[in-house]
Amino acid sequence: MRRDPVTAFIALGANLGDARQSVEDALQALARLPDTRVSARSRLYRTAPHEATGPDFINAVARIETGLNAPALLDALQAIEHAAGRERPYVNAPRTLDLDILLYGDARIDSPRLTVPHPRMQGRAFVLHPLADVAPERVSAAELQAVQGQPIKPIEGQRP
Ligand code: PH2
Ligand code: MG
Ligand code: MG
Repeated sequence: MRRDPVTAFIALGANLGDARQSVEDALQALARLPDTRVSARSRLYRTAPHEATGPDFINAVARIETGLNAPALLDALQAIEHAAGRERPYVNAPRTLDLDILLYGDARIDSPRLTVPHPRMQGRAFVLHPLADVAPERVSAAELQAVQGQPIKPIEGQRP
């Protein structure tokens, strides 16, 4: 039996190659996933590497409505990362594309492959600012205040 779609939030990040194009392409790829639609996308942000090395990142967050269950969604995100040339030489290495499930409905998931809500979403400006674009009710002023030292800037010249 088909279940009702679930609202999920996906963090997108890239800091290798044409990072802006990779994030745009990934947003299109999300929209092509089976039984899934992108219902909102944040602005694109340029962000300094946080507990990571390499060039600045491009970051964004997408809100999706999906009939995929969480493990199937994770498989689909990893396939998109793989198609974008993602390699994992070491933890937090520069990457062509990173797609993380931040929230999956109200689910709490603690499996070897997947932890939801994303365990490190708090304390990261590159997640909280774009998340606030698409789900202001999910990000408090105090949470934004706590990350105010972290360099992050919306890219100029985007459509509103
Ligand atoms: N992702 C990380 C670690 N650090 N820093 C920025 N600015 N943007 C990211 O997407 C990012 C990071 C782990 O996935
Ligand atoms: Mg990540
Ligand atoms: Mg990841």
